[in-house]
Amino acid sequence: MEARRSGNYEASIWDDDYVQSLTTPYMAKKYVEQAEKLKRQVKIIIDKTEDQLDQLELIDNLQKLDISNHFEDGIRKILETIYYQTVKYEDKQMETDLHVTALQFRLLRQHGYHVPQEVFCSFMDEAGNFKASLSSDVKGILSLYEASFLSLEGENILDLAKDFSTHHLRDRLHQITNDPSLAEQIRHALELPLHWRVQKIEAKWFINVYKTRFDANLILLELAKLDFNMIQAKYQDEVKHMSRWYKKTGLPEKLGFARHRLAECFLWAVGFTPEHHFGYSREILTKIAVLITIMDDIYDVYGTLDELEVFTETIERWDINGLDRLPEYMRICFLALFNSANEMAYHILRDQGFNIISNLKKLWAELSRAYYLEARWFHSGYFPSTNEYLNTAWVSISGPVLLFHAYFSITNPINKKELRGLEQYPGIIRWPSMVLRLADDLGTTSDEMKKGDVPKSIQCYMNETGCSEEDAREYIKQLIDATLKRMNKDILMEKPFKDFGKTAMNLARISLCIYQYGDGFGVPHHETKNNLVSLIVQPISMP
Ligand code: 0FV
Ligand code: MN
Ligand code: MN
Ligand code: MN
Ligand code: MN
Repeated sequence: MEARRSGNYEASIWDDDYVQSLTTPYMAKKYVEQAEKLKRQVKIIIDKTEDQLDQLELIDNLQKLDISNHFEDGIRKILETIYYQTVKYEDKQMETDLHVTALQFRLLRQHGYHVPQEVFCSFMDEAGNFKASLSSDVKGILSLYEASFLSLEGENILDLAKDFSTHHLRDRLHQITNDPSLAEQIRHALELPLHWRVQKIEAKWFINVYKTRFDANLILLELAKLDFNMIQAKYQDEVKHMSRWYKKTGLPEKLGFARHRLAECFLWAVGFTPEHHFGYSREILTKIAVLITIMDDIYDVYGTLDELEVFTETIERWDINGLDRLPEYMRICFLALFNSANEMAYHILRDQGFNIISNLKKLWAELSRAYYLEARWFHSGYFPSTNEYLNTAWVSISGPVLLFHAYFSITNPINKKELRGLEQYPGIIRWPSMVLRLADDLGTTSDEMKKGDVPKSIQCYMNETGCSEEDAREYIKQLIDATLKRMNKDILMEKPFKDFGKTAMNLARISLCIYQYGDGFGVPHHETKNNLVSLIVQPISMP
């Protein structure tokens, strides 16, 4: 018999006793009233702000503080007015101040308005380069940098803007000696642009920056802190519920070979569907993410090829009668999956009279087939081409499964026509999954190759081109950038779905965040731990 491998994964640092011990005072009713009062005050501030730059900066601050969701109507009205007054009718005034132009460009595109890249032409010289004289305008360059990530494929002015601003910000960072706050802002921006950051995690960082500003609005600041602390109370409640569920499944105890990452999966879910009213979605996404993690370890590490064949068949048939053909450890995993998936289908059938069993069956079958194909590649020592690998790998990272579960859990009523469209795997499914795969490969490959795993994108590309690992990593980063541009086009500009568009983009955001410094999912002591502490453990102190 083939010897079993083990992942030798570290134990979870979020055991159930610890999770259940979390507390926060921000559950109390009085805070709801306090927040409502502050929201009324902010509404007045929004209505009273008339100068265009002030309006843009206000919206930018509301978004960075992650309280813009409370003021969607007011924000939409302002941006619509600005779009029709200045962009559509090409009012020249906007093209003299780089900060104004860039901020306006970014905010409008973030909200789905197609502002042409040519608004930046007046900042370029005859040779088609950004004017060197701009380099003293750090604020403008920072705004240009952030705006450049709203680009679509082929927009060469925005590509130039990205190069130009990145270059100048890097230079500036080395020169700054007397302004630590500016240096930190530049460092933060260069690390990851605003457009691709997780809004909730960004809020915690930005609240600290904002409160030191001499012109900070204290009402905005107070609402941001209170809102953060109140939603944290909700997240805390949810993660406790999830942790109890996971413990009760018995899976952490019975399947010692696998990663058990309940809290980390919850962080994925929060990044994915952070909204207050999407608690059900976070529950579903957390549950399926922990099950996917276990399945992935079964296919990658623990299962023998013969067992994996039967496992795959059982999942493909979605057949509870096949349970006895499976070894014990697979039985409990399959039944947990079967029950969780069917439970969600039951909820949707109950609430909407809509049966999604065949969709779920198809999604899990496809994921299992992708896992199984990779396992066969590994066991036979096969090296796919980069393309062949990616054709399977964007599925085997579980992107489609995660995205469809997000769609089903935030959409009511589910629209048959829309669902049929999604089943064709348009960009909204394909691109976020691809970003997840590529980011995961950058973050996890080093350990995977040590433990033994199918060649990932980096190895495939090295094998295909003969390049160094460093060059291959650079190539993968470029692929991520290109995919993010496709997301801007297919999701942001074409707006095929309302809530789901934002959610799908969030999958890319949380992926970039988790794998920013390596394997932030599998390795427990990591930046992920800080993010979890920040999001679910520690409230922001309030006077
Ligand atoms: C990736 O692990 C990972 F995080 C998985 C499979 C958990 C479920 C997915 C999410 C919560 C996004 P790993 O790097 O081992 O995956 P691959 O596909 O590279 O084996
Ligand atoms: Mn429940
Ligand atoms: Mn794996
Ligand atoms: Mn895998
Ligand atoms: Mn991986």
